Amino acid sequence: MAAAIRLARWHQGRTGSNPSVATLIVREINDEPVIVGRGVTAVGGRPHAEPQALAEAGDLARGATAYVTLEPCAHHGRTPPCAEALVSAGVSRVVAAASDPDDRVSGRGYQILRDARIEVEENVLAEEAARDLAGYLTRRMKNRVHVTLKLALSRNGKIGRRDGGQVLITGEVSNRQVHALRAQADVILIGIGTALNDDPSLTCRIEGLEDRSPIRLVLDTQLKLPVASKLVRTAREVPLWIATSAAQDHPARAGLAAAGADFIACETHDGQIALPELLEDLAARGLSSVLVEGGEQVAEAFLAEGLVDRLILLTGQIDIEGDAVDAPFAPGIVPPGFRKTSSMTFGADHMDEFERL
Ligand code: AOF
Ligand code: ZN
Repeated sequence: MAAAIRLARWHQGRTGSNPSVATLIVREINDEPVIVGRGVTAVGGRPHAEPQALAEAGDLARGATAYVTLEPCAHHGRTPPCAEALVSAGVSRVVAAASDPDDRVSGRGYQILRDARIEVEENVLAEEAARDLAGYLTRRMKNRVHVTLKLALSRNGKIGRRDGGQVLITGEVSNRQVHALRAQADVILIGIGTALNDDPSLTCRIEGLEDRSPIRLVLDTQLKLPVASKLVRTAREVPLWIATSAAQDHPARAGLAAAGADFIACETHDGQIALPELLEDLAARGLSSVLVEGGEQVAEAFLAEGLVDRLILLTGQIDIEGDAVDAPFAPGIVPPGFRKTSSMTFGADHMDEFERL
């Protein structure tokens, strides 16, 4: 199952509204377990993992064990049900990690298998699989997108300087890691403050992953984003969405639209974009995961509303002196309400990952 979970990661972020899941078909050959078929949900979301793995296994699937990272589907969607494909191929045992909350599946996949006298073992490495499927599972169960908040902290616990301009807190290796995180998200979100301060482009610039730049979303109630900003200037290459409460006839709209930006009409609470409603709106558009990259006010708003599902703290080796912005947490502590799930070192920087309790 661990190998199946790793295989599923190949297409994470590239399967549209479908989750990326994997299937391994394993059988004993000369008393050794051998993988005779492998499948991962195709880029775009179809075909599903199971038929691909079964096709590779051919006749060897008869009597074999199938390892699936998600309960096989039971519905006639754009492809026939995977549970039926496993039955027809004659597998004798199915080992599954996560169950599928999709109304059309939700237990029915397992039932089809058991009705055909296939032995089914559920919840194997379920927590690990669910971590990778977090975007999909959150959208299905909470009707909103999954939120990862990324913050870079200086050694003395600051996240930036008040007098403006971007401060490089972490080194080259961590920065590449951030680009890899971007490649797995459907949306990168920042506030207008960061957009004006840093003028970021928020694209994914890892060689080979350039086409994996997610939608860039700016929270901008008043449409202050300049047409000359890097975000707007690249809006024709990588989608740029502006979440705003500005009126339809706001004078800045035409210029931004002409440059290729799209708008999401938002409600406001106390003058700020209403975040829960925005996250629901994004899920309704088939998106599953958002990476929040700043700044201070946006990070605090997401944390205060309990909307951060995963927290990534990168801690660098520099100190930010002068008029600096305090991080919401001191470096080195587990933030309240979270538990640590991993810790890595990139050169001189540390990356700690937490999930909500
Ligand atoms: C599987 N194997 O590889 C994946 C599954 O629109 P459709 O017909 O492609 O169905 C989408 C649903 O299929 C999705 O909501 C989820 O329940 C399931 N995904 N199922 O058996 C797969 N990716
Ligand atoms: Zn399926």
